Amino acid sequence: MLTGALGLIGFIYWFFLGKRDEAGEITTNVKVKVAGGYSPALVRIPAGKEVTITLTRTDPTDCLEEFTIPDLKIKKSLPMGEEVVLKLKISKRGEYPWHCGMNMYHGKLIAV
Ligand SMILES: [Cu+2]
Repeated sequence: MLTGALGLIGFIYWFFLGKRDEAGEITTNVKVKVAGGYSPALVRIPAGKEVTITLTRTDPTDCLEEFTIPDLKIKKSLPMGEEVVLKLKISKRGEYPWHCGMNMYHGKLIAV
């Protein structure tokens, strides 16, 4: 009974802190690895500041070559093994999802 309660508390703790960790710190310079998805897939950035995002694709999957953030009208081609630098400034707070060419792998920019 007590074990169960502790387990639940542990789960809640993990769930909320885990979610926060997943989003990471607010950064103006982030490197995203593109391989079987995006790592990190959640990037928190400050609104109104210039931000540098460096994408490196090491996965031969064709559709990962295309990187797009529709709400920002950004579309980039990611050649294998090359760093592609994206500089952007988002003035409006909010969430800006990105995805691959076929919309199967996803990530998100969160401007705070
Ligand atoms: Cu895809």
